[in-house]
Amino acid sequence: MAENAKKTYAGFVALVGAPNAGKSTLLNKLMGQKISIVSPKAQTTRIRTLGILTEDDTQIIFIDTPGLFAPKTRLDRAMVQAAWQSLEDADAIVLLVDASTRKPDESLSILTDELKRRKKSAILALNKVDAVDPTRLLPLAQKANETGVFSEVFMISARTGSGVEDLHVALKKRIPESPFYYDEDQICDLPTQILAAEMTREQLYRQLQQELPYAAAVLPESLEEKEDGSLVIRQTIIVTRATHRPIVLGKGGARIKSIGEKARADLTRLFERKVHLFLEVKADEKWQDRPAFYRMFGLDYGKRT
Ligand SMILES: Nc1nc2c(ncn2[C@@H]2O[C@H](COP(=O)(O)OP(=O)(O)OP(=O)(O)O)[C@@H](O)[C@H]2O)c(=O)[nH]1
Ligand SMILES: [Mg+2]
Repeated sequence: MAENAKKTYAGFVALVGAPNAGKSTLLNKLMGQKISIVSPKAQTTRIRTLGILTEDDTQIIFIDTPGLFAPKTRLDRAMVQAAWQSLEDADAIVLLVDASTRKPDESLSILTDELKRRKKSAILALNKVDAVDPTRLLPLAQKANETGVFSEVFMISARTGSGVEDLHVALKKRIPESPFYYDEDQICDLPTQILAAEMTREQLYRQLQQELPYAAAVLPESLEEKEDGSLVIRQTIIVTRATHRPIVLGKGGARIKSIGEKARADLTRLFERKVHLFLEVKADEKWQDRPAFYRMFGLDYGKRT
């Protein structure tokens, strides 16, 4: 029997980079569907999210991570820690750099030094080439090559998909022979309710101004399947201040309605069925200090206060 068994390949690819580099956008592009949330605000991803792509004999497990930055708060520390940790489990590392920023070389050199310190080699993906003057890319790629940290350099647009297939092919080559880690039809490792709560959190990032989304969380309350196959999902949006509550609700409830509508549309696509979404807004000054919250989202609460 064993001799006839088909060879399979499976492994982990970590997507790392500064906040806003486009890691989650790239994950969704590689997966061909949205499983990780994306917004123009930095530090959108809080939880390490696995995207599981099984094609024929190969299973690539992409690890989307929170952005790497200098942490200030407890939540920041837990996020950055989770991101660095993901490198330890990876068969390949993709360092994503937003080439469209004013000084992409600064972000590149900080992260390159850190990879060196950790004795890791990576593939560099210069992202957002759709928004960059191409003459700026070559010097950046050259500089990266000189560091000796990168085995390959790709120029991609996670948004348009340009260059993403080449990157995918290169990654596939690095996946070792191994049994599959996940069921062939599983696409994500987040519990369904948390994945659903993330879709709502994306709307907080997209629809609320400035700092408010950073001080907010979305807690899953329940998810039930009705007899007709539709899903009833209840979630609570937690804000840190009572004064934030009316902002999230909006005039006559208009904002919360819009948040709910957009999240529901995503959930309908994700679960491929009718979804009823009920949102409540509560204030809890201390949610960022509650260990239970970190446990629920798989983050390390840490010791330092
Ligand atoms: N023009 C352009 N924008 C992009 C591209 N990739 C991502 N973006 C945009 O960049 C912003 C950040 O994208 P995300 O995918 O959320 O970035 P991230 O690296 O996951 O960010 P964090 O989770 O905050 O660390 C979003 O507004 C994306 O639409 C790209 O290739 N071109
Ligand atoms: Mg992200």
